[in-house]
Amino acid sequence: MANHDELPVPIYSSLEPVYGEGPQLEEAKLRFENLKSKFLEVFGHPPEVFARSPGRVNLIGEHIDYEGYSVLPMAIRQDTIVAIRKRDEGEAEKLLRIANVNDKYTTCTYPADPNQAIDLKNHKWGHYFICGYKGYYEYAKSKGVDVGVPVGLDVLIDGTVPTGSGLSSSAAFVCSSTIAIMAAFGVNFPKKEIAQVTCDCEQHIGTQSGGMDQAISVMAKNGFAELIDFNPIRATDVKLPAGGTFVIAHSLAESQKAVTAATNYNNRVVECRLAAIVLGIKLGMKSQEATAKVKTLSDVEGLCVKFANCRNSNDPVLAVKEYLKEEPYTAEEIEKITEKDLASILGDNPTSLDVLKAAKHFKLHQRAAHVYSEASRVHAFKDTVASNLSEEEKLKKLGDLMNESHYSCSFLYECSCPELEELVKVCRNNGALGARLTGAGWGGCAVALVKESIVPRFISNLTEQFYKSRIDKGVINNNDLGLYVFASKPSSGAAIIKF
Ligand code: NG1
Ligand code: MG
Repeated sequence: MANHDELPVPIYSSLEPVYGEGPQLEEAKLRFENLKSKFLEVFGHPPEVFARSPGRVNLIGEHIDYEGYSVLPMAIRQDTIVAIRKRDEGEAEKLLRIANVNDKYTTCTYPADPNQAIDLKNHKWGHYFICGYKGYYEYAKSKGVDVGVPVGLDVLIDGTVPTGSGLSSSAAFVCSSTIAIMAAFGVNFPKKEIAQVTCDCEQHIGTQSGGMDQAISVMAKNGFAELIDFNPIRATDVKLPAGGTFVIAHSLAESQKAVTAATNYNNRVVECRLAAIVLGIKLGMKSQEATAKVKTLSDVEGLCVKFANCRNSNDPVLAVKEYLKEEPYTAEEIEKITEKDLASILGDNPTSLDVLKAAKHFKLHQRAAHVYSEASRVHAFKDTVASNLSEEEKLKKLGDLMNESHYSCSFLYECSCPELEELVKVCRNNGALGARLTGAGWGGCAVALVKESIVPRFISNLTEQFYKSRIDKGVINNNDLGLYVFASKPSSGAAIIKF
């Protein structure tokens, strides 16, 4: 039987298969009613079709997807819904009009041109839709679909994934947009292919992101976390042990990844690439070959493991310890090893050149040590879930792995922030078996593994010890607390809805 990731995005004529029953369904019905009436009000006609795609929480495997390593996220119930209508070919005005149910986001208008460049210097929320738009055309053409002449699109968005939280509001938006565009044009593809397309096209926003967020958003299955492999993308169901619940808690520090990419996210991508090239050379590759071919730490893992094997281990971190010094490298030091200037090594991506301009030095040892050790923690996590240990022992082991992951993110990858550190500590002090930052970091959310029986008390203690002072200071409103701290079950992935 085909793995579920090989099936196309499901098309439903009602909301139950996506939103289940009870209050969640009622809430969803209201959202869809609101979308329909607002669409009519803004555009003067009803939408043709809807697509939705969820946010996600990453349980373990942080900052390793872009290095080619497997990660283990689950979808959350918060999602983005896109209502769409294709305009007639004959219409003179060929525009993409993108409106939002939230007044905070004013309507964006773009030409209906799949080859348009996205203006990265002038960040607009609608850019994420354009990522999906470009992605659809690039992909459809590669599949031989007759795309015809571009037509105008009317689009209305309703997103409930909090932005800048590490819960992947961006991927929920890009994936739902891409799928809505496909649905408007009457085509559908296997989920694993759409996962790849959306992962590639979100890079138009200027972050050199990996594919985790889009993969889980498109391929998630209700009730399961997924082990996501890359090259090629694949999703394997992971049934989490009963008795444990993942609680998501916002640090209330907003991470503006698309804006700070040159010093944060893309900086780390570049550091990993340089670490991989230097390791490759130290382990015997010709510098010309390493600078031309090595892109990620997974490309040189084989060499690292071979080195470790000589020392009766298979841990690639041994090679990192031996060959990459702990002190940060200057650009000149790296260039001496690579025999090539960094701008020409990294010139294939203009956003890497922004990183070079902004960087004072490069922490190759720390970044590589994080990536290799985090990759092995993902496998330990998956193996623990599948093991014969008792539920109790499993939960404890999973919590330990999450704590180790946080330590590595915080000290080796330096993608935490004071608010996240405080929050993770509060989680652990209140009985979390493990707690860690989730998503890119530098703000956003933490995820804690908590015994199901103590969840209500855990949340009320977090409220008392972390949120209360912030409510008093007016950072958030007491009534909104449920948006910032909540328990989460693994939810379903993307869907097309046609009433
Ligand atoms: P967030 O910040 O949650 O969107 C980002 C990347 C992921 C992954 C994580 C870190 C994007 C779209 N996503 O997630 O691919 O690298 O950081 O593990 O940039
Ligand atoms: Mg994102």
